[in-house]
Amino acid sequence: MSPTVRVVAHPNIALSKYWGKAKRDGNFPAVPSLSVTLSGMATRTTVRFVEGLADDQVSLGGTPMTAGLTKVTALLDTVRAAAGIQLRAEVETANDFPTGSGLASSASGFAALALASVRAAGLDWDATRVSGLARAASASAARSLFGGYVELPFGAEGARPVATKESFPLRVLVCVATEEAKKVASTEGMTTTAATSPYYAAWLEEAPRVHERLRSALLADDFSSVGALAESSALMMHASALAAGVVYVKGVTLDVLATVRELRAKGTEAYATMDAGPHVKVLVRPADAAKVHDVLVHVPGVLRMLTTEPGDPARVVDEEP
Ligand code: 2P0
Repeated sequence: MSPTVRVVAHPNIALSKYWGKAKRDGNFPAVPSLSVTLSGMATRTTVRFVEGLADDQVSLGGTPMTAGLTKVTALLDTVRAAAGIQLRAEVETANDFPTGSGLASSASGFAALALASVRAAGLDWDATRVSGLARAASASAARSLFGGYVELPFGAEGARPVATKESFPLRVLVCVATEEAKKVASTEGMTTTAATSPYYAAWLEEAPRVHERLRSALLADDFSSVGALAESSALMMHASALAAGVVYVKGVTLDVLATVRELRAKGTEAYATMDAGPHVKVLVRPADAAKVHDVLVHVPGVLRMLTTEPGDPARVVDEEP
Protein backbone atom coordinates (compact mmCIF):
# COMPACT_ATOMS: atom_id res chain seq x y z
CA MET A 1 0.00 0.00 0.00
CA SER A 2 1.11 3.57 -0.69
CA PRO A 3 1.28 6.29 1.95
CA THR A 4 -2.04 7.88 2.86
CA VAL A 5 -1.88 11.55 1.92
CA ARG A 6 -4.33 14.17 3.09
CA VAL A 7 -4.52 17.51 1.27
CA VAL A 8 -6.41 20.77 1.69
CA ALA A 9 -7.12 22.98 -1.32
CA HIS A 10 -9.19 26.11 -1.70
CA PRO A 11 -11.42 27.13 -4.58
CA ASN A 12 -10.46 30.11 -6.66
CA ILE A 13 -12.55 32.78 -8.32
CA ALA A 14 -11.43 34.03 -11.69
CA LEU A 15 -11.14 37.80 -11.97
CA SER A 16 -10.42 37.42 -15.67
CA LYS A 17 -12.40 34.40 -16.78
CA TYR A 18 -11.59 31.20 -18.63
CA TRP A 19 -14.46 30.23 -20.93
CA GLY A 20 -13.87 28.02 -23.97
CA LYS A 21 -11.25 25.45 -24.88
CA ALA A 22 -8.32 25.66 -27.28
CA LYS A 23 -8.50 23.48 -30.38
CA ARG A 24 -5.93 20.96 -29.17
CA ASP A 25 -6.00 17.85 -27.00
CA GLY A 26 -5.38 17.99 -23.28
CA ASN A 27 -7.96 20.50 -21.99
CA PHE A 28 -6.16 23.77 -22.67
CA PRO A 29 -8.18 27.00 -22.31
CA ALA A 30 -8.81 29.22 -25.33
CA VAL A 31 -8.07 32.34 -23.27
CA PRO A 32 -5.78 33.26 -20.36
CA SER A 33 -7.28 33.67 -16.90
CA LEU A 34 -6.33 35.24 -13.59
CA SER A 35 -7.83 34.26 -10.25
CA VAL A 36 -7.67 34.69 -6.53
CA THR A 37 -7.46 31.59 -4.35
CA LEU A 38 -9.92 31.93 -1.46
CA SER A 39 -9.64 30.98 2.16
CA GLY A 40 -12.94 30.38 3.95
CA MET A 41 -13.96 27.50 1.65
CA ALA A 42 -12.02 24.25 1.32
CA THR A 43 -11.86 20.76 -0.16
CA ARG A 44 -10.24 18.04 1.96
CA THR A 45 -9.06 14.98 0.07
CA THR A 46 -7.34 11.77 1.15
CA VAL A 47 -5.69 9.41 -1.35
CA ARG A 48 -3.97 6.04 -0.98
CA PHE A 49 -3.15 3.40 -3.55
CA VAL A 50 -4.09 -0.07 -2.25
CA GLU A 51 -3.71 -3.69 -3.27
CA GLY A 52 -6.70 -5.80 -4.18
CA LEU A 53 -9.03 -3.17 -5.64
CA ALA A 54 -10.52 -3.78 -9.07
CA ASP A 55 -11.48 -0.11 -9.54
CA ASP A 56 -10.76 3.26 -7.99
CA GLN A 57 -13.07 3.85 -5.02
CA VAL A 58 -14.08 7.50 -4.82
CA SER A 59 -16.39 9.08 -2.27
CA LEU A 60 -17.58 12.66 -2.19
CA GLY A 61 -18.98 13.91 1.08
CA GLY A 62 -19.31 10.33 2.36
CA THR A 63 -21.24 8.93 -0.62
CA PRO A 64 -19.85 7.08 -3.64
CA MET A 65 -19.13 9.57 -6.42
CA THR A 66 -20.90 9.16 -9.75
CA ALA A 67 -20.77 12.44 -11.73
CA GLY A 68 -17.24 13.36 -12.69
CA LEU A 69 -15.79 9.93 -11.98
CA THR A 70 -14.32 9.61 -15.48
CA LYS A 71 -12.16 12.71 -14.97
CA VAL A 72 -11.00 11.41 -11.56
CA THR A 73 -9.98 8.04 -12.99
CA ALA A 74 -8.23 9.69 -15.95
CA LEU A 75 -6.17 11.84 -13.56
CA LEU A 76 -5.29 8.79 -11.45
CA ASP A 77 -4.33 6.87 -14.63
CA THR A 78 -1.88 9.66 -15.55
CA VAL A 79 -0.33 9.47 -12.08
CA ARG A 80 -0.11 5.65 -12.21
CA ALA A 81 1.55 5.76 -15.63
CA ALA A 82 4.12 8.34 -14.44
CA ALA A 83 4.88 6.40 -11.24
CA GLY A 84 4.84 2.97 -12.88
CA ILE A 85 2.23 1.57 -10.52
CA GLN A 86 -0.90 -0.45 -11.21
CA LEU A 87 -2.69 -0.11 -7.88
CA ARG A 88 -6.18 1.38 -7.76
CA ALA A 89 -6.84 4.22 -5.34
CA GLU A 90 -9.10 4.95 -2.43
CA VAL A 91 -10.14 8.59 -2.58
CA GLU A 92 -12.20 10.36 0.03
CA THR A 93 -13.08 13.97 -0.64
CA ALA A 94 -15.37 16.50 1.01
CA ASN A 95 -16.23 20.15 0.43
CA ASP A 96 -17.31 22.52 3.19
CA PHE A 97 -19.38 24.52 0.64
CA PRO A 98 -21.99 23.63 -2.06
CA THR A 99 -20.65 21.25 -4.73
CA GLY A 100 -21.06 21.68 -8.50
CA SER A 101 -23.05 24.89 -8.32
CA GLY A 102 -20.63 27.55 -9.55
CA LEU A 103 -18.55 27.89 -6.40
CA ALA A 104 -15.48 26.34 -8.01
CA SER A 105 -15.68 22.95 -6.29
CA SER A 106 -14.07 21.39 -9.37
CA ALA A 107 -11.15 23.81 -8.97
CA SER A 108 -10.39 22.93 -5.36
CA GLY A 109 -11.43 19.30 -5.88
CA PHE A 110 -9.08 18.53 -8.78
CA ALA A 111 -6.26 20.60 -7.27
CA ALA A 112 -6.54 18.53 -4.08
CA LEU A 113 -6.81 15.26 -5.98
CA ALA A 114 -3.80 16.07 -8.17
CA LEU A 115 -1.55 16.97 -5.24
CA ALA A 116 -2.68 14.07 -3.02
CA SER A 117 -2.36 11.42 -5.72
CA VAL A 118 1.06 12.67 -6.93
CA ARG A 119 2.40 12.52 -3.37
CA ALA A 120 0.75 9.18 -2.57
CA ALA A 121 2.35 7.73 -5.70
CA GLY A 122 5.77 8.97 -4.54
CA LEU A 123 6.32 11.39 -7.41
CA ASP A 124 8.58 14.36 -6.72
CA TRP A 125 6.79 16.92 -8.89
CA ASP A 126 6.92 20.67 -8.37
CA ALA A 127 3.72 22.73 -8.04
CA THR A 128 3.76 23.78 -11.72
CA ARG A 129 3.79 20.17 -12.86
CA VAL A 130 1.01 19.23 -10.42
CA SER A 131 -0.89 22.27 -11.72
CA GLY A 132 -0.59 20.91 -15.27
CA LEU A 133 -2.03 17.58 -14.12
CA ALA A 134 -4.95 19.40 -12.48
CA ARG A 135 -5.44 21.54 -15.63
CA ALA A 136 -5.87 18.48 -17.79
CA ALA A 137 -8.80 17.44 -15.55
CA SER A 138 -10.39 20.84 -15.02
CA ALA A 139 -8.62 23.98 -16.20
CA SER A 140 -9.66 26.21 -13.29
CA ALA A 141 -8.11 23.63 -10.92
CA ALA A 142 -4.63 24.49 -12.24
CA ARG A 143 -4.92 27.84 -10.43
CA SER A 144 -5.82 26.39 -6.99
CA LEU A 145 -2.37 24.79 -6.61
CA PHE A 146 -1.11 28.28 -5.78
CA GLY A 147 -2.17 30.84 -3.18
CA GLY A 148 -2.93 34.53 -3.60
CA TYR A 149 -3.31 35.79 -7.18
CA VAL A 150 -2.65 33.24 -9.91
CA GLU A 151 -2.54 33.24 -13.69
CA LEU A 152 -3.10 30.47 -16.19
CA PRO A 153 -1.47 31.95 -19.31
CA PHE A 154 -2.74 30.99 -22.75
CA GLY A 155 -1.14 27.74 -23.87
CA ALA A 156 0.62 27.09 -20.54
CA GLU A 157 0.84 23.59 -19.07
CA GLY A 158 0.32 24.89 -15.55
CA ALA A 159 -0.59 28.05 -13.67
CA ARG A 160 1.85 30.46 -12.02
CA PRO A 161 1.57 32.85 -9.08
CA VAL A 162 1.27 36.53 -10.00
CA ALA A 163 1.02 38.29 -6.63
CA THR A 164 1.01 37.22 -2.99
CA LYS A 165 -2.18 37.19 -0.96
CA GLU A 166 -0.87 40.12 1.12
CA SER A 167 0.02 42.28 -1.86
CA PHE A 168 -3.53 43.20 -2.86
CA PRO A 169 -5.93 43.36 0.11
CA LEU A 170 -9.38 42.09 -0.86
CA ARG A 171 -12.54 40.57 0.53
CA VAL A 172 -14.80 38.45 -1.65
CA LEU A 173 -18.38 38.30 -0.39
CA VAL A 174 -20.04 35.18 -1.77
CA CYS A 175 -23.82 35.57 -2.05
CA VAL A 176 -25.07 31.97 -2.01
CA ALA A 177 -28.14 31.76 -4.26
CA THR A 178 -28.76 28.00 -4.23
CA GLU A 179 -27.47 24.89 -2.48
CA GLU A 180 -28.23 22.76 -5.57
CA ALA A 181 -25.88 21.52 -8.27
CA LYS A 182 -26.16 23.25 -11.64
CA LYS A 183 -27.98 21.60 -14.54
CA VAL A 184 -25.41 22.51 -17.21
CA ALA A 185 -21.83 21.64 -16.24
CA SER A 186 -19.14 24.19 -17.16
CA THR A 187 -17.53 21.93 -19.77
CA GLU A 188 -20.87 21.52 -21.56
CA GLY A 189 -21.74 25.21 -21.15
CA MET A 190 -18.52 26.40 -22.72
CA THR A 191 -18.63 23.80 -25.49
CA THR A 192 -22.16 24.91 -26.41
CA THR A 193 -21.07 28.55 -26.28
CA ALA A 194 -18.13 27.87 -28.62
CA ALA A 195 -20.31 25.88 -31.02
CA THR A 196 -23.34 28.17 -31.24
CA SER A 197 -22.85 31.61 -29.70
CA PRO A 198 -22.67 34.45 -32.23
CA TYR A 199 -20.66 36.36 -29.60
CA TYR A 200 -18.02 33.69 -28.91
CA ALA A 201 -15.59 35.18 -31.46
CA ALA A 202 -15.92 38.56 -29.75
CA TRP A 203 -15.23 36.90 -26.38
CA LEU A 204 -12.05 35.24 -27.75
CA GLU A 205 -10.86 38.59 -29.05
CA GLU A 206 -11.68 40.61 -25.95
CA ALA A 207 -10.80 38.24 -23.07
CA PRO A 208 -6.99 38.39 -23.52
CA ARG A 209 -7.11 42.21 -23.55
CA VAL A 210 -9.15 42.35 -20.35
CA HIS A 211 -6.77 39.81 -18.83
CA GLU A 212 -3.66 41.90 -19.61
CA ARG A 213 -5.23 45.09 -18.31
CA LEU A 214 -6.42 43.36 -15.15
CA ARG A 215 -3.00 41.90 -14.41
CA SER A 216 -1.38 45.32 -14.85
CA ALA A 217 -3.98 46.93 -12.57
CA LEU A 218 -3.40 44.24 -9.93
CA LEU A 219 0.35 44.77 -9.99
CA ALA A 220 -0.20 48.55 -9.81
CA ASP A 221 -2.42 48.07 -6.72
CA ASP A 222 -5.30 49.75 -8.56
CA PHE A 223 -8.41 48.35 -6.82
CA SER A 224 -10.94 50.34 -8.89
CA SER A 225 -9.57 49.07 -12.20
CA VAL A 226 -9.25 45.47 -10.97
CA GLY A 227 -12.88 45.55 -9.83
CA ALA A 228 -14.21 47.17 -12.99
CA LEU A 229 -12.27 44.78 -15.26
CA ALA A 230 -13.34 41.73 -13.24
CA GLU A 231 -17.00 42.74 -13.51
CA SER A 232 -16.53 43.37 -17.20
CA SER A 233 -14.91 39.95 -17.76
CA ALA A 234 -17.82 38.22 -16.01
CA LEU A 235 -20.44 40.14 -18.01
CA MET A 236 -18.69 39.38 -21.31
CA MET A 237 -18.41 35.70 -20.45
CA HIS A 238 -22.09 35.51 -19.51
CA ALA A 239 -23.12 37.52 -22.58
CA SER A 240 -21.38 35.03 -24.86
CA ALA A 241 -22.96 32.12 -23.00
CA LEU A 242 -26.44 33.70 -22.88
CA ALA A 243 -26.39 34.16 -26.64
CA ALA A 244 -25.98 30.38 -26.93
CA GLY A 245 -28.91 29.78 -24.57
CA VAL A 246 -26.56 28.86 -21.70
CA VAL A 247 -28.15 30.66 -18.75
CA TYR A 248 -26.52 30.46 -15.33
CA VAL A 249 -27.98 33.68 -13.91
CA LYS A 250 -31.21 33.75 -11.94
CA GLY A 251 -33.38 36.63 -10.74
CA VAL A 252 -31.37 36.90 -7.54
CA THR A 253 -28.14 37.16 -9.56
CA LEU A 254 -29.41 40.25 -11.36
CA ASP A 255 -30.84 41.72 -8.13
CA VAL A 256 -27.46 41.43 -6.39
CA LEU A 257 -25.76 42.89 -9.46
CA ALA A 258 -28.17 45.86 -9.41
CA THR A 259 -27.56 46.37 -5.68
CA VAL A 260 -23.79 46.36 -6.24
CA ARG A 261 -24.21 49.02 -8.91
CA GLU A 262 -26.40 51.11 -6.58
CA LEU A 263 -23.72 50.88 -3.91
CA ARG A 264 -21.17 52.13 -6.42
CA ALA A 265 -23.42 54.99 -7.52
CA LYS A 266 -23.60 56.03 -3.86
CA GLY A 267 -19.84 55.97 -3.49
CA THR A 268 -19.02 52.51 -2.09
CA GLU A 269 -16.71 50.59 -4.37
CA ALA A 270 -18.04 47.08 -4.83
CA TYR A 271 -17.76 44.98 -7.99
CA ALA A 272 -19.57 41.80 -9.01
CA THR A 273 -18.39 38.62 -10.66
CA MET A 274 -20.37 35.48 -11.52
CA ASP A 275 -19.22 32.05 -12.66
CA ALA A 276 -21.09 29.05 -14.03
CA GLY A 277 -23.87 29.38 -11.47
CA PRO A 278 -26.26 31.95 -9.99
CA HIS A 279 -24.09 33.10 -7.07
CA VAL A 280 -22.59 36.58 -7.20
CA LYS A 281 -19.17 37.13 -5.67
CA VAL A 282 -18.65 40.73 -4.65
CA LEU A 283 -15.18 42.25 -4.56
CA VAL A 284 -14.59 44.93 -1.94
CA ARG A 285 -11.77 46.51 0.00
CA PRO A 286 -11.44 44.95 3.48
CA ALA A 287 -12.63 48.19 5.16
CA ASP A 288 -15.93 48.06 3.20
CA ALA A 289 -16.66 44.36 3.73
CA ALA A 290 -18.96 44.62 6.78
CA LYS A 291 -21.01 47.48 5.34
CA VAL A 292 -21.50 45.80 1.94
CA HIS A 293 -22.26 42.46 3.58
CA ASP A 294 -25.05 44.06 5.62
CA VAL A 295 -26.68 45.42 2.46
CA LEU A 296 -26.37 42.29 0.31
CA VAL A 297 -27.56 39.87 2.98
CA HIS A 298 -31.00 41.51 2.71
CA VAL A 299 -31.39 41.06 -1.04
CA PRO A 300 -34.31 38.61 -1.43
CA GLY A 301 -33.05 35.23 -2.65
CA VAL A 302 -29.64 35.48 -1.02
CA LEU A 303 -29.70 32.37 1.17
CA ARG A 304 -26.54 33.14 3.10
CA MET A 305 -23.22 34.84 2.63
CA LEU A 306 -19.61 33.77 3.00
CA THR A 307 -16.84 36.28 3.58
CA THR A 308 -13.61 35.08 2.04
CA GLU A 309 -10.18 36.52 1.40
CA PRO A 310 -7.05 35.65 -0.57
CA GLY A 311 -5.83 32.31 0.70
CA ASP A 312 -3.11 29.72 0.66
CA PRO A 313 -1.92 27.16 -1.90
CA ALA A 314 -3.06 23.54 -1.97
CA ARG A 315 -0.97 21.71 0.63
CA VAL A 316 -0.34 18.34 2.23
CA VAL A 317 -1.66 18.42 5.80
CA ASP A 318 -1.00 14.82 6.78
CA GLU A 319 1.00 11.88 5.45
CA GLU A 320 0.95 8.38 6.98
CA PRO A 321 3.37 5.75 5.76
C1 2P0 B 1 -13.07 30.25 -14.49
N1 2P0 B 1 -15.04 28.82 -14.95
O1 2P0 B 1 -12.13 30.83 -15.07
C2 2P0 B 1 -14.33 30.01 -15.31
C3 2P0 B 1 -15.29 31.12 -15.19
C4 2P0 B 1 -16.43 29.09 -14.73
C5 2P0 B 1 -16.65 30.47 -15.17
O2 2P0 B 1 -13.28 27.52 -15.13
O3 2P0 B 1 -14.11 22.01 -18.52
O4 2P0 B 1 -14.63 23.44 -14.24
O5 2P0 B 1 -13.36 21.24 -16.26
O6 2P0 B 1 -11.89 22.71 -17.68
O7 2P0 B 1 -12.53 24.65 -14.97
C6 2P0 B 1 -15.27 26.42 -14.76
O8 2P0 B 1 -14.81 25.48 -15.65
O9 2P0 B 1 -14.01 23.59 -16.69
C7 2P0 B 1 -14.47 27.62 -14.96
P1 2P0 B 1 -13.29 22.33 -17.31
P2 2P0 B 1 -13.90 24.23 -15.27
O10 2P0 B 1 -13.02 29.95 -13.28
